[in-house]
Amino acid sequence: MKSWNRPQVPRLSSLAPAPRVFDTSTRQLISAETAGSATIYVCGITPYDATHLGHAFTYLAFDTLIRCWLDSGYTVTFVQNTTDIDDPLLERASATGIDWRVLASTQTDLFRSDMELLSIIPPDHYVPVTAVIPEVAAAVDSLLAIGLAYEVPAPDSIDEQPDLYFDSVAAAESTIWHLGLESNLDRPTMLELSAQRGGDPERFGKRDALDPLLWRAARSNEPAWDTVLGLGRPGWHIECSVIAVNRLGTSITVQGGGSDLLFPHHEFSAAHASALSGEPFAKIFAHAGMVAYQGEKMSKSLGNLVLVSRLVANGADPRAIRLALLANHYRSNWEWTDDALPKATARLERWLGASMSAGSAGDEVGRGHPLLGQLREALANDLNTPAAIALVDDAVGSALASGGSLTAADSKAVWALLGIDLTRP
Ligand code: 5CA
Ligand code: ZN
Repeated sequence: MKSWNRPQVPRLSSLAPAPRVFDTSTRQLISAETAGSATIYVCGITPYDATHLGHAFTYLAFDTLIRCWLDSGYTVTFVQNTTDIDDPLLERASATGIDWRVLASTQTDLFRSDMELLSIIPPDHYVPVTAVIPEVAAAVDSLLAIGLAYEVPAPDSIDEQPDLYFDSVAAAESTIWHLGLESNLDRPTMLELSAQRGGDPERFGKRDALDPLLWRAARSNEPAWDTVLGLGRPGWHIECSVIAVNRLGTSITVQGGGSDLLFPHHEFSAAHASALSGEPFAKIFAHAGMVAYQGEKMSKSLGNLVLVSRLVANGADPRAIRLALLANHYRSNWEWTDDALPKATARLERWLGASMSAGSAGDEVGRGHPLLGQLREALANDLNTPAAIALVDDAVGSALASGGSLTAADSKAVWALLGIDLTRP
């Protein structure tokens, strides 16, 4: 599926070190270096409502990582899904009387335009789940064949076909994955999160309460596809495992998403992928913090949303939105306040004021120019964008104090690494 237009990312002339990124599984910083090209899978949206600043924050975290990789000379292959068939989407569609396909496609369009406004580097493969149903069914069929999937009776399915679940106890015994490998959580917490985030620990007939759904047999009034498994639709976690592994191969460099996906979604996506391939799913399991608004996590289900599209429609410069988000470290949980945008707009204006008169000394980038080196060091240290912004503030401050301006080299470094283009008004 079409993603969105790629922003211009200037090439800087020497190479940065590979960034170190916090891995949730081992709870330490790991160098995101790889032998070949870097591979990254970032979970996409469930397109039932417009992009809010929480989504944007998560996608910006991984955009920053990709910019660091490009600056280190890596080629990057980036895959993202859209969960264009799932319970929340169907519920919203039926509550609003909009066909679920129309809802998904209009919200995906809005997401694309928001990502483009924010200069987020697009995925190389942007994959809606509805486009890969046979691939997912084949993977579930393989899990059945190796004894890691089992049937749970579903008397309400239209042809009395069973639903299929992942046997997490058997997988922990026979594969390289074990429960908690990625999330490091205790069982009571897992049970609680499973109930809150799309799981069904109470469902009768499961071998273990935490076992996740792999395949849902068709119900009346629900979309279903005819596959090797019969009529039905995929469970949530398997879609991401299959989309990632079939396009990026096994042992990808980074699996990414917001921290609300850690359990059960990422834990079980990794479990399914490892069960299918025999390899670890990812070298680094990376998670962005949650953005709150008015005291609670910004979320479609709560409705406390600040939408990128609305801010822009009200006259915000998308570069200022980007700066307002980047002012927070990607792993922190923080709250959006209504003064964040005016502050970032003032900062952007200051930066622009200090750079617009810059000469054409672009070639000096990479020859030990201090700001570039400092920005690289800050970002290589777990994508420390607040530190990077403080460095630009300092450079702008000294330029203005001496009646000068940022050099063209400085502006180019800010553009490539922070995605803020200071070369236009
Ligand atoms: N489609 C699934 C993933 S396969 C999904 O979680 N979609 S989503 O639309 O709910 O979220 C998309 C991404 O935005 C996820 O990575 C999620 O962790 C992140 N996200 C959602 N709300 C916030 C928030 N308030 N702050 C930061 N990130 C958020
Ligand atoms: Zn996902």
